[in-house]
Amino acid sequence: MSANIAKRRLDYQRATYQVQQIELEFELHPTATRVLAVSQLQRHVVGADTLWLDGQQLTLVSLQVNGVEWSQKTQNDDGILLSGLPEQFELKVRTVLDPAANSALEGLYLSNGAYCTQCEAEGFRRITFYPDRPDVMAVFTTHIIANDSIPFLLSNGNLIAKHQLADGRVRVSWHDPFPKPSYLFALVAGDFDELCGDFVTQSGRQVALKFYVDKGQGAKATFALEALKRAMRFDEEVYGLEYDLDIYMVVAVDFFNMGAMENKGLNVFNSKFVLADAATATDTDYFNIESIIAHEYFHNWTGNRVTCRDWFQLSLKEGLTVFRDQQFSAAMGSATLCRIDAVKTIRTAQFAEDASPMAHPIRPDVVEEMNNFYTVTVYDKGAEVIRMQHTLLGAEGFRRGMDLYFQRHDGQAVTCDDFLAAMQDANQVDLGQFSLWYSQSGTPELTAKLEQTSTGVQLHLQQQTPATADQPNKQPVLLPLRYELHDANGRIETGILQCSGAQQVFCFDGLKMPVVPVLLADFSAPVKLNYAYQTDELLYLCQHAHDGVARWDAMQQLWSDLVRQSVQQQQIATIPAQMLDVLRQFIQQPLADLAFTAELLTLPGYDTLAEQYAEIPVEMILSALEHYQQQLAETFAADWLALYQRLLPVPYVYTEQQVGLRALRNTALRYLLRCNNTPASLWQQQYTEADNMTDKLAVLQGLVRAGHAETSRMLQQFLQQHGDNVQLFDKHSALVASIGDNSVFGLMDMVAQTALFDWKNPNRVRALYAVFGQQNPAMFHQADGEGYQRLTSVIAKADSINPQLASRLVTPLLSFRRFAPKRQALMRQALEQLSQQQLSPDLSEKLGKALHG
Ligand code: B3K
Ligand code: ZN
Repeated sequence: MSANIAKRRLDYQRATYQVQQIELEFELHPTATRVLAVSQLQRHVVGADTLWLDGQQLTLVSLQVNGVEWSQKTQNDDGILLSGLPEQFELKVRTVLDPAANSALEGLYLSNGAYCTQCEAEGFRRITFYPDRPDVMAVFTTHIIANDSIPFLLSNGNLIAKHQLADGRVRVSWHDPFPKPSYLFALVAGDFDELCGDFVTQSGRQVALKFYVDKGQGAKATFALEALKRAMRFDEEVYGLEYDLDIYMVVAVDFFNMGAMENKGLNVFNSKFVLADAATATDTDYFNIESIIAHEYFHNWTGNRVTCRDWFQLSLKEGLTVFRDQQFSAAMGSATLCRIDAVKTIRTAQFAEDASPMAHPIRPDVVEEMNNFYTVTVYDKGAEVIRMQHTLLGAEGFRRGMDLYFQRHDGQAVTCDDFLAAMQDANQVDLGQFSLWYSQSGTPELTAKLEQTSTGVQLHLQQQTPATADQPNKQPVLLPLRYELHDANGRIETGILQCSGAQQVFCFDGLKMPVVPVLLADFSAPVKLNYAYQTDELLYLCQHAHDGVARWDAMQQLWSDLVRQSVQQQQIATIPAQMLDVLRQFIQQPLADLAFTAELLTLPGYDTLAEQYAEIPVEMILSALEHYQQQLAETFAADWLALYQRLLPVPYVYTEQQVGLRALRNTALRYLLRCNNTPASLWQQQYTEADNMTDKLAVLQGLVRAGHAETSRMLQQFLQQHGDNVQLFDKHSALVASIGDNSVFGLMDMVAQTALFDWKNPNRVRALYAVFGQQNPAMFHQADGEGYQRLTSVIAKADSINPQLASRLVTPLLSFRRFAPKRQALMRQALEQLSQQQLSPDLSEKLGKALHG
């Protein structure tokens, strides 16, 4: 393994020089693009005369300071150190790049023949030698020279010039007036369909909106365009934030490492988060598109106008922007459903990360490869930390803090502490203890007890955070506990407590035991809660709690308790009769929110349950889940059928009401597919008559999950009908990767051999292998270790092509210490084999921590 260099948050030093302006000129060529970068620099640290320029995998042609080829320099694989520099100077660097050979998809690369860039976090150093760090903010002007066969030549900011050159090529120029770090630079050049719209800001400024997608797909960007307008309006209404350039462009490309990228004025998106129509996208796809479009748009203020001082501060922009996109999604649809989704993410992936060798605070202290820290902790736990501030300060207090944050820091690169200081100063509160959420990793555990006293009821709380791989000692954090207390006299008291001590007691006068408590209403803090609920208390809460999340949570808890009993007794525990009664009632009389009812009728997933055990009892969780789903299917067969037949399909439109209808109807279908006497005509009819992908896919998913005999025939038919569309090809791959029996290995091999599969395209690889590793626990954890071997050989192959992709695929293997000895040994062995190869810094960091940390 190569030795990575760990960087530490506390070692931050100011840049010795600031770049005022940079003028870039690209002469595009697939294998030899020439880049000229001319920057104006100004000394920033008194007495300094050296400057570090980051640069990787570049061919340097020349480097001049004030017009003179600079000899006072030392170069290594990561960049160049210049010395003997004057106070002010012009730096002129010429480099040559090979976009066609760039399969890492960082820097300038080709996606289906179109040039595009990805510079966050550290990709700009693959374009030119530059101080590639977010606290160096410059005004960018970009010139792009290309053959006139490429109709769209795009970069950040406003188009300022377009010339025909004597040699027949075209030269276009873009200027972005807002100083920005290099990670927000973008260039796109290609032939696309262009979809145009416009938006008038609240102060009356006209903004041109433009979407660029693969030829022939223009109509499929309509939903994303409308979503963008809704997001723009939302940010004005809720935060008073307006868009600031004359043009906002979104480009969709199929080769992309993540969801999307918020480059100033020129977002680049993974095409699966832009393109949608009823025939190819599901309700979930529509939801994700709206949320990611909003996320990238919201970054224009939280990320671009105010950016991060260094990458340790990533959650400054990501946690905040995820919180903002969650607020937006909640306002566009069912707030409870959005919250349930977010809670699932925390309880599965985030709790797992905190319990893994990769545990880190939302503001990490030590980083080897920055790309490894775009994590569910930085993003989603980061959003929870912002949400807690919103809860503690109230909506108005939070807005005051945001206003002060922009007033103080617009145009700056700042830290998480600056954000907290704005919240604190605007509200005259002390967030000192709260700030531990930024520095401490791990999942706090709250234990609660209620006691009757002479005057009322006491709530005893204990808080404790177990040690994590990165930090042995933990302190109590401040958290808001939103509660509902339902007492013996029918009195209901609600409020928010501030928990801050290792042990605390709160008194509620006038209440009478027995009291049924809701203790984390709306999941008011990202913690684990222990309270010794009785079954009848949980059954009461899932019907009567005021908070929707608490009702869902109570039902989840009932299932978790049953699985836990099964694990303890080593045999499947019986579902209590009253619980079946309550479930029957939800099926027979669905609540007005149909999607919510669907959630109440769905068991917790394997991942949620697994996180509740120190040593994960894989087989028992899986067989309990299987058993209970089968039992619900059979016990309520007639009720499922009646429900299914009552919820008649309607012509497809993506609305909250329709999404709910489809969700509940397809929940019923899922159970029906497990019943022997369900006629094949029922699901066949849905499959052939559905006018939308949500309902078609629901049939296939239901068949896969039920292990139905018709599964493979139907998957083949789907591939034949739709396999020429990449979005649908990926859906097929994901279905194949979820097959719960041994045939999955051969079938995955077949998918990998089809013409459309491409090892260089992360969407293709993830749809097959990330789904296998992360959503098929039965086969991934197959006792003989076949699943581990398969995944590691895929990772080895992917790593030589695209390190970021490989590094994400390895996640499920890192937690090998959580499994019983035999399985643990097989997982470790797979990782050790992998670590014997030449690995990227990305994988080395993770394997190093997992194996030797
Ligand atoms: N900021 C980008 C993520 C970049 C990841 C680099 N490895 C997308 C987002 O969070 O909006
Ligand atoms: Zn983001």
